[in-house]
Amino acid sequence: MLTLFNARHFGHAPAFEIFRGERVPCFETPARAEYVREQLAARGHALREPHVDSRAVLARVHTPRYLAFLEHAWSDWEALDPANAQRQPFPSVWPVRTLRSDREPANFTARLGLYSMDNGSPLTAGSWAAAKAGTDAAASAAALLRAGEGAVFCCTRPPGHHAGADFMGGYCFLNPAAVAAQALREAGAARVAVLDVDYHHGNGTQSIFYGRADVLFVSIHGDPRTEYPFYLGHADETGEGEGAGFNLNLPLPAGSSAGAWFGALDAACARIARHRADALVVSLGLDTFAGDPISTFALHSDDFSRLGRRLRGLGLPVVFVLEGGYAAAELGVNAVNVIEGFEQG
Ligand code: Q9C
Ligand code: ZN
Repeated sequence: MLTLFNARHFGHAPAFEIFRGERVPCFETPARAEYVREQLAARGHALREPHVDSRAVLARVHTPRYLAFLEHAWSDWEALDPANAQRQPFPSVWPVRTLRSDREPANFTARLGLYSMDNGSPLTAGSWAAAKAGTDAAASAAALLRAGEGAVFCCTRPPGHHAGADFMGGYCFLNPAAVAAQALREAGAARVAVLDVDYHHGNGTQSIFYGRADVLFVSIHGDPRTEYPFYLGHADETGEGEGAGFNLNLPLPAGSSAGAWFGALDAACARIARHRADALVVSLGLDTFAGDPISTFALHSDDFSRLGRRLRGLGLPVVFVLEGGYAAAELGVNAVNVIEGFEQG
């Protein structure tokens, strides 16, 4: 499968994150994309660089003030104190209920909190460039589909599905899956479906399209009563306004088996077929793997081939976007299993 590789991903390499109150090495590492790249090369898949600048479509997915903040966040941080070059900024204050989010503060940490859903997206000097190259890959994939390509895989990081119109979170800064869906619409697809198979609910993507009937969002994920992102992803979230009926959440209890997961996939595929979409975007998180260190589903490597075959059965052109998956050494095999399962139908 034609793969767009985000070569800028390497510049986003945070040293640590906060996990259970302690500094730990990041789960979301550059090695993840390198394992996928190695496995793609070993199994004969061509890699290309993204060729489309996503700037225009990006501004229809994210808000201008969030994009302006993110693009300049690192230089603003460094300007506060030269020693900040060696430090990672984390938010520590957020405009929750009763506090105002319409006025952007001047203070850096206050702005960082305004544009963050959690403290789970460590920012580095290369974060903007890496995230922007990821949305460039997504826009490029949409252009390739319009030119007749049957499927394109975006091998990129950081992931994106927790990033909303104006916030980062859960290792995500910009949302390539949302950019792919929006770019497909602008390239002439009347209806697009987004299927999110990451272990975690794609709250950012859901919220971006929640009021729209042209982009159906379907997600299979750990039940938010116990699993991140906790505050979105319930089955009763079905869309609003014109988007009513165009959002489908299929939460599964933590610890669910592969059998239960594929049952949910059948329901997801049935809803996507009913949408009569012209194209599909798959948020391909691989943290449903049994060996994932921060998730609790139980898919094995051959189950990812089965996932690919099932998606091919929809008969749609597909943009695959890499999302989560933290068993890094197995990530390549699992990702390429999806791709080859799809190709082999
Ligand atoms: N720092 C994705 O899979 N919790 N994101 C981790 C807290 C957040 C996962 C521990 C998990 C986010 C794209
Ligand atoms: Zn995830």
